[in-house]
Amino acid sequence: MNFQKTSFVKSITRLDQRPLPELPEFVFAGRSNVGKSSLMNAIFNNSKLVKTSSTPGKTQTINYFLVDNQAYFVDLPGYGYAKRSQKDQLAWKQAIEPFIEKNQSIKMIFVLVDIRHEIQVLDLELIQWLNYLKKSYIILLTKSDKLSRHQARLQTDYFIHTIPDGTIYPVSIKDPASIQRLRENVLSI
Ligand SMILES: Nc1nc2c(ncn2[C@@H]2O[C@H](COP(=O)(O)OP(=O)(O)OP(=O)(O)O)[C@@H](O)[C@H]2O)c(=O)[nH]1
Ligand SMILES: [Mg+2]
Repeated sequence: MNFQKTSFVKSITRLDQRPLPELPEFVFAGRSNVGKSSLMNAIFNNSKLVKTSSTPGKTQTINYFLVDNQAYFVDLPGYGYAKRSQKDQLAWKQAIEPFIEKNQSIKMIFVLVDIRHEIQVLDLELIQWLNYLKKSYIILLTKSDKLSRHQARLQTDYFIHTIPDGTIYPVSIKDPASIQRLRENVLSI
């Protein structure tokens, strides 16, 4: 896929609003502020295409990007933002869960987890639910630049140990080699 040929298509809130034709979808999921939108920009090598923010809760809709007329990259709103009301958390469940569950075009879900912390309950719940649905997913440990090489290795081992069946990659938007690895190993269709 030529990632330079990426354009924004549409923001939606329900699966039935998604763009046509149906194409394979790569979906980015994870907690608010974990770096979903930033990682998509890094893959596209375009720092402005996907809206990012240092304040959690930036992405509020399901955003479709068309890559090289071959696939959609889908940026999801984050979950688990503590300052958000219970009602908003429920809205995530009600909007995003059916989107994932009923969407047969999903080729891969990237579950982004901050490499610096222990795995959180909401992340584990998502992973277990994806296992139950038999959806393909890969866990990406984000912001690896914030740790020393040694610490990043230890944390990666911890995640491999904690999530034994998962495929796990450390990534950083500041480490072009990690982005290139992702493009070549995971995104080549
Ligand atoms: N150091 C570092 N910072 C990063 C990395 N990825 C993202 N960030 C920063 O983390 C913050 C959140 O990034 P976003 O991409 O907006 O996060 P998001 O997961 O899309 O957040 P929501 O849209 O709120 O769900 C921004 O300040 C980014 O610059 C990374 O690999 N390294
Ligand atoms: Mg975002």
